[in-house]
Amino acid sequence: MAKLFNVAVAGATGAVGSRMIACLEERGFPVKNLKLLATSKSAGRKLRFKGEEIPVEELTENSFGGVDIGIFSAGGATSQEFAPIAAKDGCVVIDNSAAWRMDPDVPLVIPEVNPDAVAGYTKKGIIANPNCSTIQMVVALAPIYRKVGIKRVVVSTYQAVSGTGKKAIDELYNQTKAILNFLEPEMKVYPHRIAFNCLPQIDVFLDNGYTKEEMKMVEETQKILEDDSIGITATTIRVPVFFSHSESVNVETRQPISPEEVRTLLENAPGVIVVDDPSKNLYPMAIDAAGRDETFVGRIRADESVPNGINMWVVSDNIRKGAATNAVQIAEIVARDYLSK
Ligand code: L14
Repeated sequence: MAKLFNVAVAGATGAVGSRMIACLEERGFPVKNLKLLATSKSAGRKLRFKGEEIPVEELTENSFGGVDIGIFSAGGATSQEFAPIAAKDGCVVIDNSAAWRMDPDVPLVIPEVNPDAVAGYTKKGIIANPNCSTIQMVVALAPIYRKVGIKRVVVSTYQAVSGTGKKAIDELYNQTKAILNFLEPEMKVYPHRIAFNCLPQIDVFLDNGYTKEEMKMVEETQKILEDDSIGITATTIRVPVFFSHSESVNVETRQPISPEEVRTLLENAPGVIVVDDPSKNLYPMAIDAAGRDETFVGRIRADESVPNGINMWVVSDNIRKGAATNAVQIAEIVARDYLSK
């Protein structure tokens, strides 16, 4: 019989954590026992898994004895502190925060792109899940990179509020409702109103004038593709959308490639669905990608301002492929290829 694993989800009550639990169930992950961990505030609440009510326990340093795989989405500070504690107890940590992504001893993995990098987990016992905007962009870029090389990428994102968590989903909802009722909208999460607006800021600003989210896209893409020579510049924008990030991606390839070749390449790429029929007004949209696990690509066309330029529009559910699904896919590789021997 196939081996079963003791799994813990840290940050179980959050927007990503609750999707991780659903994803483990939907994909039939071989769970023996599921432990749900969160802060003391949420302890005692019950969440459903495979028809069972599982009580949420407080996350402490004693949470990980006997746990084979710990999937974390409880924020960077919690991961920074508890991932090494869990790893010391022999738990393989798959971490969705930014805390460990750029650590040279921690693999940064997109299963469709660099599944073999998982092997590096033995150094620290930690595997990092990339940033949501990075994941969907690199799922679409990797097949192009491997075929013709990439010199430079210019990306602009249109990011959903759900990436910030449940409180930001409530903020967009409440502000929209307030404004449509001629009431004063309240601002709690973002520095400015998000309803009926676009904010050119995601995460905090750095000394170079970029935001942290923008630099994550640069550094994480280079790490995943193992190529620091790719030039990348990003502008990340928050838009009043609940679920799914959209991205305008401009690519300058090293060798020539036609839009038709890119379309064929991406039609055959794992995890990608091409939606690209201008004659029928068909292209990827956030409302269609929400609730799906694939990355949708369309508007594939030549950038006629440079010799080897391609433009495309890339959309994916930021809570699913951008976070929970990618983490559970990594857990599947760990369970199948490393913990079953
Ligand atoms: O995982 O949308 O690095 O506010 C941090 C910012 C996730 C998205 C990360 C957002 C991101 C989040």
